[in-house]
Amino acid sequence: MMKNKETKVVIFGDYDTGKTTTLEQLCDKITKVEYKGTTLALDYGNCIVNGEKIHLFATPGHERFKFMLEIISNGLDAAIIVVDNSRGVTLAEKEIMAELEEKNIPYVVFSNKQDLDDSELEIDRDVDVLPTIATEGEGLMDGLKLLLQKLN
Ligand SMILES: Nc1nc2c(ncn2[C@@H]2O[C@H](COP(=O)(O)OP(=O)(O)OP(=O)(O)O)[C@@H](O)[C@H]2O)c(=O)[nH]1
Ligand SMILES: [Mg+2]
Repeated sequence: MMKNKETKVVIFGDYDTGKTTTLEQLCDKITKVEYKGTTLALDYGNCIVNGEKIHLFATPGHERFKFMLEIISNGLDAAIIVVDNSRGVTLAEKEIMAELEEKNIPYVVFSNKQDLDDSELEIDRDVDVLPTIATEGEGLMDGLKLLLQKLN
């Protein structure tokens, strides 16, 4: 269905970690399905990186919308886990990372909200962790580029 050279990246993470903000900063125009700032179904946007079209989807973080994760994950090429660095890695995020590893899907972790807490993220897996401040756009494009390198 999708043309060659188009890549699907899905952004996961617990509620309120900064997934929607990350997508807003990476793409010019995004489509959101949300209520009072909480993502209900998904966010979608796209951008061009090194001449390649990247389709980005952000998932809802709240437990009650968990059923959406599987739907949005259909056919994904790579993933970003946005963690709130002031909260640390949550159980839900660990579960997502384990699932991605099981399916051999490349992913990176954005340790977001560095402006609130810039301590080193505790994480018990071998994965690239990029410090980000989504509200200021800091570290996001570099992180996406690093992720895309893992696909080539
Ligand atoms: N201080 C600070 N606040 C941030 C940062 N990134 C996001 N936020 C704030 O965190 C709140 C949640 O951001 P969202 O991007 O909506 O988070 P989300 O992960 O999409 O939330 P859900 O869709 O409900 O799971 C908002 O008030 C953002 O402005 C950051 O880097 N630093
Ligand atoms: Mg959201």
